[in-house]
Amino acid sequence: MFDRLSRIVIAADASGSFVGASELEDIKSFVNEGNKRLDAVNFIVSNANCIVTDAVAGICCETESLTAPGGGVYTPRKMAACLRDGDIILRYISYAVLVGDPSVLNDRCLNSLKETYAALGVPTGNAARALSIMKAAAVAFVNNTASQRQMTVTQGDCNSLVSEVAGYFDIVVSTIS
Ligand SMILES: CCC1=C(C)/C(=C/C2=NC(=C\c3[nH]c(/C=C4\NC(=O)[C@H](C)[C@H]4CC)c(C)c3CCC(=O)O)/C(CCC(=O)O)=C2C)NC1=O
Repeated sequence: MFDRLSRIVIAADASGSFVGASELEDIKSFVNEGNKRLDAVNFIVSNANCIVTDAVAGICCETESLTAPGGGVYTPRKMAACLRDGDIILRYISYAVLVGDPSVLNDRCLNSLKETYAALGVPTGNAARALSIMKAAAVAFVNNTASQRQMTVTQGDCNSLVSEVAGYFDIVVSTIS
């Protein structure tokens, strides 16, 4: 498991070089933007329930066969597993946002998930759709544009943070697809 800083050190060590000026610039911006990053993590985790349940409800409305006999979330056990998976994935995404690096998400959450879903017959197209709804919600929270749940926060440019967060959802979708 890496974070933005350890990844820079490991890359420098692998090439036997000092940490250079451009890496130090990268670290400087990581540190300077730290408060924004912590706010983003807070906005995501404090709305986690809403983000996950809304996405799972969304796929159930869009695809009625999911809740019909034989469907991906037919039976309370499967519905609970689906909600739990949304929760787990969002939790690992929040860790990745915190440390500025996706390795924790890749190593501890996504490793073999595609094979698990295939073995259990979890419909990955619907799972990918749920993740895209979660992504839209998370982006709205990080941008602080979720109309019903605005936070009082200093205004600033969060574009790079937003694309980083969106990128973590894209990693999950491409891993399971
Ligand atoms: C390390 C982190 C971690 C992950 C990522 C994880 C995922 C995970 N999801 C599972 C099942 C499942 N996942 C789903 C999810 C869904 N079904 C749908 O139709 C929807 C599209 C989708 C929700 C969005 C369902 C329904 C099951 C149960 C499938 C079954 O048992 O038939 C299972 C099989 C074991 C179990 O049921 O608990 C695992 C291991 N477990 C972990 O510990």
